[in-house]
Amino acid sequence: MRAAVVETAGGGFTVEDVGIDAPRDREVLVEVRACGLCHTDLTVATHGLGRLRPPVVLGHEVAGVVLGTGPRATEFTAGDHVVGCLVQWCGTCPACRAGRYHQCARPEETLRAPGHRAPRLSRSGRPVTQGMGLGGFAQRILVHENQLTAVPRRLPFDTAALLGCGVLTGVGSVLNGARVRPGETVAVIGAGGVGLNAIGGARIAGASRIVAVDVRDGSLRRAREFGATDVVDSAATDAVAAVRELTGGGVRHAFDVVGLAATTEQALGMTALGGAVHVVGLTAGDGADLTLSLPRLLLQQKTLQGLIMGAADPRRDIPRYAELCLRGELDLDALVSRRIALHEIDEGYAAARDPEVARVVVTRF
Ligand code: CXF
Ligand code: ZN
Repeated sequence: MRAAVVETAGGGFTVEDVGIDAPRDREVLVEVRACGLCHTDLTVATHGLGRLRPPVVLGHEVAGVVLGTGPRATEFTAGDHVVGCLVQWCGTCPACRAGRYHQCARPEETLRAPGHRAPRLSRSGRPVTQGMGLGGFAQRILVHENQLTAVPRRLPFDTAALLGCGVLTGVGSVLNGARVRPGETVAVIGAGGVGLNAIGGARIAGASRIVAVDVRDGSLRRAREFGATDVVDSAATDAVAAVRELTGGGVRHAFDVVGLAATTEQALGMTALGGAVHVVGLTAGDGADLTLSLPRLLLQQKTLQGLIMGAADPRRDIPRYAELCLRGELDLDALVSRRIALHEIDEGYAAARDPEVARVVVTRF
């Protein structure tokens, strides 16, 4: 099959012929119809991450149609429309039993063992790394059934794909992670693909004020379309002072979707007494260490938490967000700014630097 392979860190994506095995055990073979360009894949493609070594097929915001299943797979049948999710959960550890799938103790149970005699992906007999158990920048994926969720057939594939990462992270951080209550005030720092979903989640939660903070005009304009009640241009203004003034002393919840020391500090500064800061994003590189004033944390009774994948229960949350999308309460169509072919991933990531572009999605394989 054709797959976009990262051969060396920083070397970009090249379409090549990659072999894909038949489904075993609880694996499912899926024909990919759409795969979003999430920034995490670009970070991995540029810097590498843990065991995700080149040659690697990335792409984890993926939707498609089930082609076949392994002998022990019970959840899906051929023809089902599914969305993939990078959350790898075993289903039996204490965290999974408590519904905290994103904190699974044995995520490797969703993969074939390293050194397995038949890797899922290979080229000339040598294994090719499968990104996050998915590898959606390809014509097909071979994935453990726990990493898939069925979605309604009437949901278009390009919007369905976004449910698996950007939407799950943005909306889930607000609804699951922060548990924003009706009437509470919210600030979202970084109004890109995930930030816009956090804003959408805050609107659904019934937040009374939703302040979007960004350095780019185009992002702030779009933030208003997604439900921000106020916007702050942090390139031109002191964002902390502006948010405190707009909200009469600070917000109850501040979401740092950027993930730099400077933005987490801003988030701490713009929350009111007893407020909570939720770190949702991570920007690789410098500035990732935070110096925290303990007296400030204690006396101002602040909460600081990191949230991965919107504290998701994928099988509960993906169908829920799909329904919100079909009812028009989450505008995922507006998030798909550009549709590209598999060989255009480098150009797609370059285009995603434009603040007018929310998500680029591969739809031609
Ligand atoms: C990522 C964020 C950084 C940690 C791994 C998961 N989420 C989606 O791309
Ligand atoms: Zn992602």
